[in-house]
Parts: sequence; structure tokens; C-alpha cells
Amino acid sequence: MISEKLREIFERAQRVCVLTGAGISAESGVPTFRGGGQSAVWKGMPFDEISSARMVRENLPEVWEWFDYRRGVLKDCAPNPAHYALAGWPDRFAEFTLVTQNIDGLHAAAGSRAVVELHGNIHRAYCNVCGKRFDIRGKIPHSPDDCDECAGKLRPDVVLFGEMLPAGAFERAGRSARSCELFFVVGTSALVYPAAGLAEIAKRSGAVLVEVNPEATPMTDFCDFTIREKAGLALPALTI
Ligand code: BJW
Ligand code: ZN
Repeated sequence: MISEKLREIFERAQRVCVLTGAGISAESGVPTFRGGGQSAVWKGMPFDEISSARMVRENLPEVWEWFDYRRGVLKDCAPNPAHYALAGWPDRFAEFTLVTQNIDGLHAAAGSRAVVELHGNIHRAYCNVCGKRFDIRGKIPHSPDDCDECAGKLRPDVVLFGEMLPAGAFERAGRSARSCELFFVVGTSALVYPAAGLAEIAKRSGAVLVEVNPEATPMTDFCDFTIREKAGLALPALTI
């Protein structure tokens, strides 16, 4: 249920920023990491163990197996009405920034441009030695394995626990969080930092904070509005 007050604020807003998480892709069939009191597990390993900087150092082939499996799942997933609704938002507002923690590329597939991808993109790899990037979309299992410049090993171009975010990405997101009037937190458990900190920055800078999530999160109490619905219902309903 969307309040009339929120509709009014939405209609008048000029500067809007949206942070999305795994929940926005749930209705596309992409599994979330957490939610419903459960946490993803791969071969008996909690995902935060396999998706970690330590695992890349100690067992890169296992990391690749996990990401190749995930790319296999994604192969059959398409954007849902929530991704499409957001793809139209740049036309409604003078300034609009879409920031995502997702690595699935579904915002771009729905037509969103200039998406700030805080945690990288599962369809790319980079060389552990020289940093050269490779497009691995459609190559399952991934290939090549080694860099064609320096023969270094490739790794997924995603940000794992204990790793830094891509240069400039958080800064760009932070600028938008600081300057927007309306900030949406969509489909994220708001547990992972520094991404979750963007909502706090926006709130402290005076933005109206809106959460779209069927479940409560640690961010809920800071929010001015909560839409306790699936993103695929809530975002198109707000856009109408
Ligand atoms: C729906 C729905 C529907 C369902 N509609 N909603 C400050 C405090 C404490 C710790 C830290 C801190 N700062 C940094 C840290 C450490 C760490 C961290 O945050 N740890 C906490 C978990 C404790 N952060 C990092 O390590 C980050 N790096 C960093 O800080 O660098 C500096 C540094 C470097 C070296 C040393 C020290 C510092 C990097 C974080 C990278 C996170 N990467 C992952 C994995 C990516 C690769 C992969 O895919 O495997 O990114 S973790 C995973 O969580 C993934 C996600 O992007 C991220 C967030 O998850 P998200 O999107 O919120 O999904 P879920 O599943 O948690 O939630 C889904 C939600 O959707 C639920 O709420 C549902 O209810 C909802 N939902 N259906 C709407 N239809
Ligand atoms: Zn290389």
C-alpha cells in the first residue's frame, strides 16, 4: 500500500537516488543471499566464506565453480517489472542515480544506463596480476582461464568480503546520496557495508528515506516510509 503523502513527494521530487539489492531480482528467479531467516550455502559452505577475498587466495578454482554455477542460474533469468519501472525513472526526475549491489546485470538488461555497480558484474572477469578485464558472458564454464597479456589467472569481477569496492563507485553513489531529496532502499537486507551506509548518508543529508521490502531490516526504523511489498508490485504501482 503506497500512502498518498509518498505519492505527492514522489511526484514533486527532482533529485532521486535508488539503492537496490538482491531482493529486486528475486522475482526474476535469482536467489537472494539472506532473507526469510536463511542464508545461502554452497556445498555446505556459508556464502560469505566462498565469496571472500581469502577464498580467492586459497582456492580460486572453487570460487570459479561457485560463480559458474551462479552464471548458469542467471542464464534463464530476465528483468522483472521492478527493473523495468526503474529504467523509466531517469525520464521523470532532473537528477536520477541508480546504485546496485547486484552483480546480475539485470538493470542494464531492462534498459537502465549508467548504473553504479558497487559489487561488480558476474559477466566479467579480470586478471589477478595485470588487471585486464574480460567479457565472459555466455561462456559457461568461464573461459579463458589465463590472461592473454601476462598469463596471470583470471578471477570473477565481483567484490567479495574483505575487498575494496571499484574505484570511484562508492564516491559517485555517496555524492548522489548526499544531494538527493528522495532515497529508495529496495530489496536489500541492509547488512553489508559500505553499501548500507548510503541510506544513512542520505538520511543525515535530509533526504526522505523509503524502504521497499516485504521484510523489516535494520534500516526500517530510519525510514520515513516503508512499502512492505515485493518490488515487482510496489515500483510499477508507484510509477503509475
Ligand atoms: C525482496 C523481495 C522482493 C526478497 N522485493 N525485496 C562496517 C560494519 C561491519 C562490517 C563492515 C563494515 N564495513 C565493511 C565491513 C565488512 C564487510 C561487511 O559489510 N560485513 C557485514 C556483512 C558484517 N564489507 C566488505 O567486506 C566490503 N568491503 C569493504 O568494506 O572494503 C573495505 C575493506 C577492505 C579490506 C578490509 C576491510 C575493509 C565488501 C562487501 C562485498 C559484498 N559482496 C557480496 C558478494 C558479491 C559476490 C557474490 O555475489 O557472491 O555482495 S555479499 C552479498 O551481500 C552480495 C550482495 O550484494 C550483498 C548485499 O546483499 P543484499 O543485496 O542486501 O541481499 P540479501 O539477500 O541480504 O537481502 C535480500 C533482501 O531482499 C531481503 O531483505 C529480503 O526480504 C528482500 N526481498 N524478495 C523486494 N520480491
Ligand atoms: Zn594479465
